[in-house]
Amino acid sequence: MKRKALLALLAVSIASSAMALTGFVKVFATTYNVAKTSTLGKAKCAVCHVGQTAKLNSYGQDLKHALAGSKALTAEVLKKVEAKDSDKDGASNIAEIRADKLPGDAKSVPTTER
Ligand SMILES: [Ca+2]
Repeated sequence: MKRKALLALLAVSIASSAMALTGFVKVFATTYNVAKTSTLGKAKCAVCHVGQTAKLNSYGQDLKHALAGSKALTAEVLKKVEAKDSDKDGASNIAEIRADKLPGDAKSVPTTER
């Protein structure tokens, strides 16, 4: 009986975290006016995650830190990490986002920054 309840709880938490991530992509896209056909638009979850995994890249980690335990990503939280250079490639996160580059991938750099 206890085990069933635990499994149900686990299923619910997995489902809600996947939904949260979809919401994150939407907030990011709305805040930065990301076009679906752009690099950032196509990257979706990979803007903050390593490929399609749950592992966060450097930008995702900085956002997680800025969220400070909150489950809701907002434009304000995104702004907190704009000045940072999460992937340490010499370009700030906002410079990368404006240039349609991935702020959590050091191999994705705005051409004017190098
Ligand atoms: Ca960078």
